[in-house]
Amino acid sequence: MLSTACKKDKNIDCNSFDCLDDPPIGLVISKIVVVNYPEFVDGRNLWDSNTDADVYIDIAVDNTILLSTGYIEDAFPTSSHVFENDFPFLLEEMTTDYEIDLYDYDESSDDDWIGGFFFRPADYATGNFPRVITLNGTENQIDLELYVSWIF
Ligand SMILES: [Ca+2]
Ligand SMILES: [Ca+2]
Repeated sequence: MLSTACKKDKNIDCNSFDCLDDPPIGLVISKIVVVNYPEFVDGRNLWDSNTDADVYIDIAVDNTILLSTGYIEDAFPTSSHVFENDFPFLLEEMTTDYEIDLYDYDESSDDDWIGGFFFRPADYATGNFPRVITLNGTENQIDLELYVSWIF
């Protein structure tokens, strides 16, 4: 919902989504790069017995999965891994908290959740509308880059 309060006074230097004259109506993700993820499942053991995680990405809202990518086998934790086969993907709600999660695909057991982010597009719809959005987790040790374009 748009607030009109700050539009009335143009002297206010408003730089939030609610105050944009022409706010974007959607965000297209063209690819996601996993720059970094934690090496160990528990601080000392690799995600699979003796091999690195088979990493894939889910995008979800309220635990409903909207997109699930293919996985990259034995993805080295500190190398960049590009996910673009399953994209572009449109986020249609600017003010929804999307969940972007990293998983380790496991063939014979439940996949391991590596970590993730809540991502609300409106939070980034300011300034010069970035084409690359970086998500850094200090706790989950995950660095992601979202390559995006804004729909107006
Ligand atoms: Ca595993
Ligand atoms: Ca593996």
